[in-house]
Amino acid sequence: MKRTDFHPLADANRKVLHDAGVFTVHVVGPSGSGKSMLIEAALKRLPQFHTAVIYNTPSPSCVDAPSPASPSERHIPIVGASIHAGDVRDVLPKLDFATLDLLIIESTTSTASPASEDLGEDLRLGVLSVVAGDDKARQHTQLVSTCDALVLTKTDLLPHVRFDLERFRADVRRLNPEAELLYVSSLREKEVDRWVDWLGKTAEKAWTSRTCWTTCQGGCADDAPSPPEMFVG
Ligand SMILES: Nc1nc2c(ncn2[C@@H]2O[C@H](COP(=O)(O)OP(=O)(O)O)[C@@H](O)[C@H]2O)c(=O)[nH]1
Ligand SMILES: [Mg+2]
Repeated sequence: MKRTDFHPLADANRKVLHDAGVFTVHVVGPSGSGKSMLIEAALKRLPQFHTAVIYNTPSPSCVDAPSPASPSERHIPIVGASIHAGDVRDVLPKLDFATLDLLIIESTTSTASPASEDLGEDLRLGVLSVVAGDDKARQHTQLVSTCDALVLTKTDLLPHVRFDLERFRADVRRLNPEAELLYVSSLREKEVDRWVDWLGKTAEKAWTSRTCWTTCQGGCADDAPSPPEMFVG
């Protein structure tokens, strides 16, 4: 990660999670951008990973959560408009680290809370949808500039909305030249497969490099090529 917004509480979370061998993904974007559907696909298609999900919900009765494909005790709601590093610290004791590989934190950005705070994740995945318009990258500058990868969702709707893909792509590249850009329709099997495959490989690569770091103290070369953009299929 090349971010500069590291937070002491988030660093403490990261250490707890690393010590437990957990890979943590922070999925962040506006409400309705398709975060839960991306997460649901990962839960269903990566059964080999023991996964827990932390998500924010405006009220205890609101069920704006990914469908639990894993036991419901692995779905932890945090009531509030957004999630902060202290919230994650407070719920970490609820997780059974002995049986956990992957932690996904779904958090919502809003105009009231536009920041994408460091929560202690390994990977920050920004999510924007084509329905919201091709100007959204330049409106969510902090989200775009701090993410490791950005998913543009609902690509099946491209023929029906005014969305200049090149304009969006240029904005993303200007704000964050290194972020990986993924184009996904959660309604298209092939694109969902590619997204889940990418997530699984990214987690596995992180676990391998952690093992490598432990055994060779970082002396080995990171010669993995940058992954390509994944274009609309
Ligand atoms: N057409 C289309 N609809 C989608 C897609 N992904 C999500 N949706 C719909 O968009 C709405 C919001 O999705 P959700 O995953 O709950 O968004 P979240 O609020 O970001 O978690 C739901 O009605 C989904 O069915 C997609 O790729 N294509
Ligand atoms: Mg959701």
